[in-house]
Amino acid sequence: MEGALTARDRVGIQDFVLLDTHTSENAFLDNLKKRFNEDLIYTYIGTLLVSVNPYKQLDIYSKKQMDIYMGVNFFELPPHIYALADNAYHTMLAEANNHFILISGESGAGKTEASKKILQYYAVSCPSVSPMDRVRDRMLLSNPVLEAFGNAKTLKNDNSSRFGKYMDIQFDIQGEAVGGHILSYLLEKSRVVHQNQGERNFHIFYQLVEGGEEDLLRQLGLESNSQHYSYLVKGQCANMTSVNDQNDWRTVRNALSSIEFDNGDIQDLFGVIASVLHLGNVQFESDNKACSYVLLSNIFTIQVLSPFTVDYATYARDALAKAIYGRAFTWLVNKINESMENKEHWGTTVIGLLDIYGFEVFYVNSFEQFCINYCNEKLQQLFIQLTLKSEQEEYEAEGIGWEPVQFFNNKIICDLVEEKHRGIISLLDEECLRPGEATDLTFLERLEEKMGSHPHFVTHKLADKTTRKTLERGDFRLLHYAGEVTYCVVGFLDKNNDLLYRNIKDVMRESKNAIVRECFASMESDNRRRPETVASQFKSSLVGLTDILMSKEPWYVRCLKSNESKQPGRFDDSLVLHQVKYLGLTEHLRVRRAGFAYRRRYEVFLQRYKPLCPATWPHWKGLPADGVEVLVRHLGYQPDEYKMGRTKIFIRHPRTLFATEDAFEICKNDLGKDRMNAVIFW
Ligand code: AD9
Ligand code: MG
Repeated sequence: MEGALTARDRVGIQDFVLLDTHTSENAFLDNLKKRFNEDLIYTYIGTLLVSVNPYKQLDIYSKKQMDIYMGVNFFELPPHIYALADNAYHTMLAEANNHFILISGESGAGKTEASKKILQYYAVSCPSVSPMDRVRDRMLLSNPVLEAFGNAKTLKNDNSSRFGKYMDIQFDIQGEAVGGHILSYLLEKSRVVHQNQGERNFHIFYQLVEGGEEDLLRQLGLESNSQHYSYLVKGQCANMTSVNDQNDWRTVRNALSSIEFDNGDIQDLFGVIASVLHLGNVQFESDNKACSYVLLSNIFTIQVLSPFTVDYATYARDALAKAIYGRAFTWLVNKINESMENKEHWGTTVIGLLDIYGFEVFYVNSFEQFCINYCNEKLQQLFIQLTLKSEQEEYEAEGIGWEPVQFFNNKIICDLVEEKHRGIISLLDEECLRPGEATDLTFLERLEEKMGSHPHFVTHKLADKTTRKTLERGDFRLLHYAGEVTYCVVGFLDKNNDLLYRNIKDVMRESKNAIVRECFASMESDNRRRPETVASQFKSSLVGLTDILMSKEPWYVRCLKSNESKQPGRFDDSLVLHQVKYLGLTEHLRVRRAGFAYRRRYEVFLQRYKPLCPATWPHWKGLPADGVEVLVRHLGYQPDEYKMGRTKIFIRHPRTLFATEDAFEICKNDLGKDRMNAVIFW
């Protein structure tokens, strides 16, 4: 017994729900730290998985590990991302419904790594009927390609996602992964033309320049040195040790060939990358306050006579580079989707994987951070809605005795940003409708006028003496759920408008490059209508995403960053504690401990498990609730293990349900599949 206690003391407890009586933040932190020090980076809160970034490779992601977790009940093995993936998968198959896995946490916490592990698990472990499993390969290969084009080094993360990604993995009724579909969200295009000190452009540029074959580079008119390209050196860290651009180039190159890209597509895609680099090196000289430029390259030909000043011409050049890259990225996602399309199977169910850019705070924060952090507020709101709010409301509605758990609801911040006519985005859009009159500073004034007394909004003018010292005149500060962020308004109007000169668009439609032609031809068919602003488009796309997620069964992975310096094995108490607090993990734990992990409508529960009791099999004649009561008593459920609500049964621990599921599997085999299928219909 003593030995067991020592081990428990040393490695902590693998499910917070079992953590004696303490649900305090410090006890929570202590348990995480113990486990982290033993390289145990995963811990459960019921079925929610907490993951702490180890910043080192652990030997826990092998095929052997995958096999161990396949089809095994959730709590029988140490916590693992594979266990969560497997549980979602088997629940999906058993209930024939759709699920999603929400992976959240701040920048660098490990979301993208987690999502890759889940996808690998499905691609490798799920049964495969077809010998040539092209779709699954393509799903896996889409990762390095999209990372090359959509990820970059930032000060927070050497491989930071600069776009949001939601991927549906489709399974047929046998459980084989048969298709995939990706939705991408707002790419940080401004990175193409500018990077802050210590950051890089998107990986693909460096991969091509540093790793591209001689012939290819010659054809594209490129030199094999990223230092020669003005768009690649703004952050002064083109070369970095944690990534190997040459190796990554080969991976991406091979992946592109294996996904349905023909040689023409690949040539054109690299042509786009090269053209952006060439554009960046175009310089302008003043000629009587106007300038003209002719850009010729063997990729495509542009000739633009520009009656603008040097500043304007530079601005137009950058706008074009961003537009080309952004649209090519969308083209790429569409192309990948075509290659993963499920063409043969019907009646599929899906598991959606959500991996977005995490909350981030830099020394200077701009429109991009505003959008990214708003997106994180929305996901936190969704988490609150699903786990803290609706769960507690449900107990009340079902008449289950319940002591409410208090939590901070960040809806107030979401409203501050997105409310119609009154939120920051609406005010920004209004300013964008006054070209020539409005500036970034008039936008700030409007905010001050309208938001003056909001508890989560501060500016220099509105702040008290102590706060004012840390605020510049052109800043506004939002008190986000995850901490304060000071945004500099410079560039907000421009980035939100994201305008491109009409004549440039016309020229692009004539490009020799098929991708460029396609990207510019398909859009803006109606030139008279004002395009939706970037922030409004983003807001609508997040509403769409929320709707998609709300229609599915949720699973959660909450990623925590262990330290700010990306050091292996270092656990910074205050940094982790801060995340535990703002992610609402202890509140979630309190609800979980007092609450019920599993609930099902009486009809549904009875329909599935009625073969397990002679009194309910094959038909129960009375009320479903009574049938369920008879059934669970027969199964030996203890009184404190379940509660009967108005319409549903509530079961406290998942392991109770797992035992019932096990009994059901045995019974299914005994009764014979055909007979069971005739009776069981979810
Ligand atoms: V961002 O919001 O996209 O900026 P993420 O996606 O949360 O961020 P990411 O998954 O990219 O972070 O992880 C950052 C780095 O941490 C990775 O590049 C790895 O070096 C490291 N990491 C994360 N998770 C693991 C892990 N399970 N094992 C080992 C890890 N290293
Ligand atoms: Mg990421």
